[in-house]
Amino acid sequence: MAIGSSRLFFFLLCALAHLTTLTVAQPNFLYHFCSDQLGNYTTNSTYQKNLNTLLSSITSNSEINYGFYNFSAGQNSDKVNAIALCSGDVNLDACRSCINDSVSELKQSCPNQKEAIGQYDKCMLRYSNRTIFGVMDSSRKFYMWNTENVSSVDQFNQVLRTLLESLRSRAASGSSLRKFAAGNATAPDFKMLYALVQCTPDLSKEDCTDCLIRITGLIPKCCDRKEGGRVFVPSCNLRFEIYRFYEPTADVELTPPSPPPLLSPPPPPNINTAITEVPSEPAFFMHSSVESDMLSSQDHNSGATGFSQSKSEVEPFSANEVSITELYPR
Ligand SMILES: *[C@@H]1O[C@H](CO)[C@@H](O)[C@H](O)[C@H]1NC(C)=O
Ligand SMILES: *[C@@H]1O[C@H](CO)[C@@H](O)[C@H](O)[C@H]1NC(C)=O
Ligand SMILES: *[C@@H]1O[C@H](CO)[C@@H](O)[C@H](O)[C@H]1NC(C)=O
Ligand SMILES: *[C@@H]1O[C@H](CO)[C@@H](O)[C@H](O)[C@H]1NC(C)=O
Ligand SMILES: *[C@@H]1O[C@H](CO)[C@@H](O)[C@H](O)[C@H]1NC(C)=O
Ligand SMILES: *[C@@H]1O[C@H](CO)[C@@H](O)[C@H](O)[C@H]1NC(C)=O
Ligand SMILES: CC(=O)N[C@H]1CO[C@H](CO)[C@@H](O)[C@@H]1O
Repeated sequence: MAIGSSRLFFFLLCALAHLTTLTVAQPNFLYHFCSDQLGNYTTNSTYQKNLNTLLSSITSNSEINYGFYNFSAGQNSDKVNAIALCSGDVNLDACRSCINDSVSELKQSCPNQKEAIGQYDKCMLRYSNRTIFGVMDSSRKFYMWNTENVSSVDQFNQVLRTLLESLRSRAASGSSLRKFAAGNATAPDFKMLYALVQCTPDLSKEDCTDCLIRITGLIPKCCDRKEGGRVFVPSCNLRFEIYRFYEPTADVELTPPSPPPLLSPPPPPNINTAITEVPSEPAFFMHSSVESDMLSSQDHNSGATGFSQSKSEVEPFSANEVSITELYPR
């Protein structure tokens, strides 16, 4: 089993090595993808200069305080558009430093591609010569999952579904500066389930809803029966865990649109946004993959099980991550 999976993984890696850029993640830099579709720019080209100007205008910006940057630079065929988005739970300093890091990592990782995307634990950066503002993009998918299994699967899934639905409607009705929601719900076996969802806030409410529905529908592909998982596409992302992984301030600005005072206790599952506990990270790996349609059936079975869990005490979840890149929109 372990050997079969390793072989399969090796095969997947080889199959994609010539098509995509493959990443073994550095701490927190979860993955990057350099698109070949829109071609390359050359050294000292106007495009490169515009890109550099653009990226430094993002990292040097001191006005934006809501974690979302949609900037462009240049004209006509040399125009570059960029989006940077911080997870809704990080503070301003952490956001800026995450984006700063992702700019240098992504420049290094994708030295000459016109279009690229990089995902950090707490922020995302993408740029392209295409129009990307206000356009829902769920083409590139990146998954991570917790290797621990759920025992009461049906109940767990029910709680997860309900929690994600509630968060989705809250996030989607957010403003053009912030479409983010986090919360918790009581899961089976005395556990608490925590989740967050986020769209780039330039999306319309409808597109955000659509994007989150799509990625929720992808959970079975990565995270079926798992105690935690993450799905990222360029326009939205979600995460769930049975420990609190987001900052306690996450929900401060996020009271539901019209909160009627509850006279009786809310029906189960309990979806709650008052956060008091200190997060605790369990010592196991998360595995990750970016998948391709070509390989999706294999990917589903492989589940990255070729990696041993026994190394998990040492590091939380970076050494073990492998990315495979999804090339075609679904
Ligand atoms: C773009 O550059 C990469 C190397 O960075 C190369 O592998 C690829 O073939 C180039 N694509 C085109 C269309 O020139
Ligand atoms: C790019 O510009 C720099 C400074 O103007 C120059 O030193 C370098 O040789 C140029 N590189 C190419 C590939 O043209
Ligand atoms: C931004 O990144 C550069 C390296 O590219 C580093 O020298 C600088 O200290 C970083 N600044 C912040 C605020 O993280
Ligand atoms: C982006 O660049 C590619 C390759 O140079 C080009 O074919 C395409 O038309 C450009 N797109 C836009 C919107 O300029
Ligand atoms: C989870 O379940 C899968 C499939 O049933 C099994 O291969 C794997 O070892 C289990 N993982 C853990 C951490 O128990
Ligand atoms: C950038 O985002 C802000 C906030 O969502 C929005 O008001 C603005 O129209 C966007 N700009 C572009 C060029 O899309
Ligand atoms: C961190 C945490 O546990 N937050 C809340 C989750 O929901 C329960 C009730 O269901 C609250 O008591 C917690 O404060």
